[in-house]
Amino acid sequence: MPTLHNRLCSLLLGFSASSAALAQTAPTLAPSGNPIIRNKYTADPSAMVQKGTVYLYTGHDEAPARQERYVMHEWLCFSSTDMVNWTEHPVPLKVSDFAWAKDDAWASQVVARNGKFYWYAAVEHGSIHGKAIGVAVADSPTGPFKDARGSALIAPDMTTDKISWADIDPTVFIDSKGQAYLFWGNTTCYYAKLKANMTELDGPIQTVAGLPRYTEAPWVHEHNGWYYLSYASEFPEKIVYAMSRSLEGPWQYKGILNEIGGNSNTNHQAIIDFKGQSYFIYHNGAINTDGGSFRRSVCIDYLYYNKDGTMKRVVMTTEGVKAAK
Ligand code: FUB
Repeated sequence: MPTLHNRLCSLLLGFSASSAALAQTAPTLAPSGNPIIRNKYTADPSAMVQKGTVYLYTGHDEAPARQERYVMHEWLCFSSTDMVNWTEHPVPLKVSDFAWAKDDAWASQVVARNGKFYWYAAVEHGSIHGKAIGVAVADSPTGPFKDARGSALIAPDMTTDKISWADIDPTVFIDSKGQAYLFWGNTTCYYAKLKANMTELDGPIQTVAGLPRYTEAPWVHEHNGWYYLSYASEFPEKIVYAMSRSLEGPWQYKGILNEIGGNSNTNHQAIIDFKGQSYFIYHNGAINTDGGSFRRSVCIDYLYYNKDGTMKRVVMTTEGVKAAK
């Protein structure tokens, strides 16, 4: 077991909530470092800034203690104006909102366009074997969200991978000309352009080259004229990244951004800027005695850039970040 895990566990056990407290929902969550949410298990964060507020979207790990498999039926939404005090909103999207899907509310991301909010989410397809990507739409960042198509945007038979969980972990980036790109995939990283309506592909599915030891969890962001494609690498996963001047590549691999998350064999990141500071949002399995790969918790730490545009390795802390002013 990694030293980092031992350290995180022993630090967190000191102030973690009881199992009973974890089961309750709290509309406003007390600020107290990492993990930032302690009333339920949260995973696969994505985040979006809208009008001075950060909206954090997560998966919900619902596996009971000692059940070592993903039990995930819904996604969650939290908001904050300072990155420390988080308010939980009513569940805005469930797998059952996609009539064509069966289960598995896996990783997702919400993006804004023209006053609407589009939620791209990985689920198990109901009639074609394998994972798929759906898109839901809402007029508000907190929902309610409705299936925008009535069918999968990416169905399992649209890619050629042999594994059934190839089509997961969507991330969407809209460039300065208004062209939206969808990236996704396990083992192979795919991308495709989206039409302006955000609910249809606009061209062929392509493969991203230049991402060594790619596992899953792509996240695309931009900073000072560089595009960054961070992703989970190997297994257990660490987060690594590549840079490019173009969203269509070529991508240049730059190395490790964040190490293996304590007590979780997955790590999954979102990167945002807010009030003049860059943040790295991820998950680990370090909360409480029951935490682990299937009961994960979202954490936030600072992200810093070097002068040449490369990113410094993110230091995982239990203190987390200070309130943004
Ligand atoms: O939460 C289920 C899966 O685990 C996600 O889709 C992956 O990114 C990994 O975190």
